[in-house]
Formats: sequence, C-alpha cells, structure tokens
Amino acid sequence: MSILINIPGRPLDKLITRLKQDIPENEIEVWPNVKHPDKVEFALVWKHQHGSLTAYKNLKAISSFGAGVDSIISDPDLPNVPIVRIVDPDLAINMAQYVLTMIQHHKLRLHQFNQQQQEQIWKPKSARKGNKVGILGLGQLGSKTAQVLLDFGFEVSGWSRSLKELDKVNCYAGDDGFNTVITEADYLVCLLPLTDKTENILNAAVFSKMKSTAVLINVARGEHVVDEDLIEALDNEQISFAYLDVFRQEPLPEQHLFWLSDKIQITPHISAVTNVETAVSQIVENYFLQKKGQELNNLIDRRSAY
Ligand code: NDP
Ligand code: OXD
Repeated sequence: MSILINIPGRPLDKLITRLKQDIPENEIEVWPNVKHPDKVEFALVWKHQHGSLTAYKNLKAISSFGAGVDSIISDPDLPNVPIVRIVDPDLAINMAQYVLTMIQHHKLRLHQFNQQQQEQIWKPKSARKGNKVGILGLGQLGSKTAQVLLDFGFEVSGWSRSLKELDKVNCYAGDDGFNTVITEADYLVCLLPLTDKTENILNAAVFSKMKSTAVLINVARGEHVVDEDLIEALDNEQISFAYLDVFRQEPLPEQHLFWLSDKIQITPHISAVTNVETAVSQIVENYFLQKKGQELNNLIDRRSAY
C-alpha cells in the first residue's frame, strides 16, 4: 500500500519531509511521477487535475488537504471511494479571528482613517453602530466564528441546512430562515461549502434584500458570489462594502474588476490556511486506519457533497 500526494503547483518539501517521519519513504508517491500506481490505496489531494485519479485501480480513499472538498467532488471522473477532509480546531479559530478582524476593520472605519492619515486629516468619528452578524453555514468554522463574535458582543444569527441549537445564536434553516438572516445582517459572512445548492447563492436578488449599509464577508469559495452582481450592488449602494478572501479564479486575474473597487478589500485566500502539522497527523492516522481496513475519520457525505 502507498499514499499518493496529488497537489499540483505547490511546494511540497515540508509536507513530504513531515510525512516521511510517519510513513515509510517507499510508501510515498508524488504525482505525476508515480512509480507503482497499483500500490496506491490512499490519495492526498488539493486542486488535483480532474481525471488524474483514475489511474489507480486499488485506490480506497481520498483525503482533501484542506477543509473543503469541492474541487474533489467536482471531478467528473472521481473514483467511487470514501472522501475525508481536515477538521482542525485551530483552523476554526483562525477563521473566527479573520472574520472578527474584518468586522472590526469596518466598524472602526479603519479604511477611512487610513485615507485621512495619508492626507494628515484629524477627523474623529465614532464606530459604526451595526452589531448584527449573519453567518451562512454553521459547521466547524461557522459555529466557532459565531461563538467568538458572541464573546465580542455581537448579535449573531446563523443559517444551516439542518436547524441547529447553538447557545445565544439565532439559528435558522430553509428559505424563510435564509431571508431573515440576509435581511437583518449588518455583516453577512459566507461559510458554506461549495455545492450545487450553494453555488451563486450570493446574487443580485440577495443583495437587493440586504441593508444598504451591510457588509459582505466571503471566506468560503468564490463561486458562492456572482461577481458582476456584487460589483453592481456595491456601485448602486445596495450594500456598502465587501471583504473577499476567495475567488472563482485564484490568483485573481489582473484585469478583474474587484481589484479596482474601493468598496472591496481583497485578501489572497489566507483566512484559515491549512496547518501542515495538524493536517499530517490527521492524514497519517487515516492512512493507517485505511491500512487496517477501519473506518476513517472526518468522512464527508458524498450525497450532500460536503
Ligand atoms: P462544514 O461542513 O463543517 O459546515 C458546513 C455548514 O454549511 C453546515 O452548517 C451545513 O449545514 C451548511 N450547509 C451546507 N449546505 C447547505 C445548504 N444547502 N443550505 C444551508 N446550509 C448549508 O464546513 P466547514 O465549516 O469546515 O467549512 C466551510 C467551508 O469553508 C469549506 O467548505 C471551505 O470551502 C471554506 N474554507 C475556506 C477557507 C479559507 O481559507 N478561506 C479555509 C477552510 C475552509 P448542516 O450543519 O445542516 O450540515
Ligand atoms: C480549505 C481552504 O478548504 O483552505 O481548507 O480553503
């Protein structure tokens, strides 16, 4: 049995060195130079080339190198084997801190004060009043983010597929619940997985129902947002600002309109970066569970695609 690393376009030295501490070197293969494809039973992938997992007739499991599995699930030639993902409490804290920081950035008008500083203008203005945060997706990352924001005095609502019960969070599910969350939010945070049901969920119809002072924070996937609709909503003052960490195409293409908007703050997909140490521990554990024929940790449900 061997593990295949299929993570194109990224430096892998640190990951491979770390894996070699727990898995014998002759059991580690790196795509595309795979010596013994028939020995590969476990694949570790991130943004793999679709179709590139069909070459392994003994493949028994696929592990995402991140929390999301959308780029795996969308492979039309995906082998029919269990899929696992990384679930890391530290990742959830990082995400919560990112969201809190962006909210505070807006609330305290730091953008404006930055501009004032360039012009040496001293003009105090108190923090914005809006205190309601709506979180789309109350999973590992959304529920932690909700908890942290509550601790900082925000009023938090959340929306998920199944109705949740989270202390002090106004929880909703279904279409009516979605409408309540998006219309009431001063800050709307997207922490949904990307699936057929959530793609393009943040579109013109939604922006038209939001408060004109509302801020969008998308930290999930670029495909959740209809880019042109967002630009239009910002230009027409249907919503006031957007913090975007994820994009349909990454790196964000040079000519993309998002770069030019002074109502958009861009970060390059850094809100919660996979920690190699934690990830490798989970991958190694699953590799050996697979070897023993036991059930893997952090399995996703292929029917719901997350
Ligand atoms: P989880 O699977 O733990 O949670 C997903 C949540 O979304 C659940 O509450 C789920 O509902 C809800 N949901 C899924 N589909 C729907 C739907 N159709 N309608 C309503 N609610 C829905 O995921 P995580 O919290 O771990 O991660 C969320 C996403 O964040 C990842 O998929 C990834 O794309 C993104 N991410 C981004 C990172 C970054 O650096 N920007 C880093 C890590 C992740 P229910 O609870 O009922 O199942
Ligand atoms: C992830 C990500 O899904 O980094 O883990 O986006």
